[in-house]
Amino acid sequence: MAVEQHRTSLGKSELQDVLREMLLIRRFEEKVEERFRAGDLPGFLHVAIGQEACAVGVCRALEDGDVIASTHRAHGHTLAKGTHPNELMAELYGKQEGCSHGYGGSMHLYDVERGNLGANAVVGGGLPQITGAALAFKLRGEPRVALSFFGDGATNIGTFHEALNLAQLWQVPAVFVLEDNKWAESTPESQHSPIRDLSERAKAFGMKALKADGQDVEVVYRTARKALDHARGGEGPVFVHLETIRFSGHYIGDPQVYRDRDEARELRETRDPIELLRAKLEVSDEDFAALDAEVTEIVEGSVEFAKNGTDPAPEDALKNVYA
Ligand SMILES: Cc1ncc(C[n+]2csc(CCOP(=O)(O)OP(=O)(O)O)c2C)c(N)n1
Ligand SMILES: [Mg+2]
Repeated sequence: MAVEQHRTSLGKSELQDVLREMLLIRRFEEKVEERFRAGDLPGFLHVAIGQEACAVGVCRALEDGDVIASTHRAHGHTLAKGTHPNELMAELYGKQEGCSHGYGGSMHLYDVERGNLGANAVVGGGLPQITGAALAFKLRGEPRVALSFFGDGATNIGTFHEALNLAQLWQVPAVFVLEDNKWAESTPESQHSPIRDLSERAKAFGMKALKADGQDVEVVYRTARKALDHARGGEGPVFVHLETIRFSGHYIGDPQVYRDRDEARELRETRDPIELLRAKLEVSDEDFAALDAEVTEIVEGSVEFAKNGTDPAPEDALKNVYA
């Protein structure tokens, strides 16, 4: 299969755009927290504050036609894969204008037209889906890659092992992106995994594994690019291990009694992916404030859009129920 050569790094203007995208996701999720606490949003919501570089760095490395599957912590992936903030916020408000037409909510965000096969409330749910999509691409001879995001906790789930085993056996164009934030709900990794380096799990299937700092968006992009080129070139699936940090609780409202507050504060002060890129690009306070105002306006607009949306009709409640 002929593979186009892609650039492996981002230029300055692209990095400025990346900064804007990460800031938009951060402000969007802060607004989600605020609206949830105010009682506007139904359900059980998880934000990925601190993990923005994973979503943005990986999704920026994708090509048109590539597909992703996401997790219960899906807002960043969804925005980074191209869903408009209005459609995402409308979904969180349960409106017909939402990306899942109000049927899904935070843990069931779909946008198939933009290559997003969906978020998954079931931990590990996206992994076999991605192996299947990648198998279809291989059988059809299409130069597309299927990519799954999942957390460290998900590596303990049966579907993780089944999906990686078959992907490697069939040599399908799949990329498995582990967002290793070292927590599964309130359980630290040392108490849910017998091994310290989760890349070893991929190596057990004979799969190529790459490891990267998930707080450095440039490094994430480069690593994802490498993995995607490898998979697209017919050389088999790749496991990408991103070490990242969940600044927030497991869910909105989590009192985090299980976590050392000083350590969490220190991580936030020193390992914020947005601040790290901002420093690298030497963005002035004035320019950053302007960028912030621009994305905040988009987020505020999404709330207005969502509030003015259409409630689903009660008679349509069972419309998409098949079993
Ligand atoms: C099959 C299944 N088991 C358990 C749960 C409950 N649950 C929801 S999130 C979560 C932790 C997942 O941890 P991880 O995969 O590391 O993702 P993170 O929350 O850190 O992003 C668990 C156990 C679930 N939703 N699905
Ligand atoms: Mg985790």
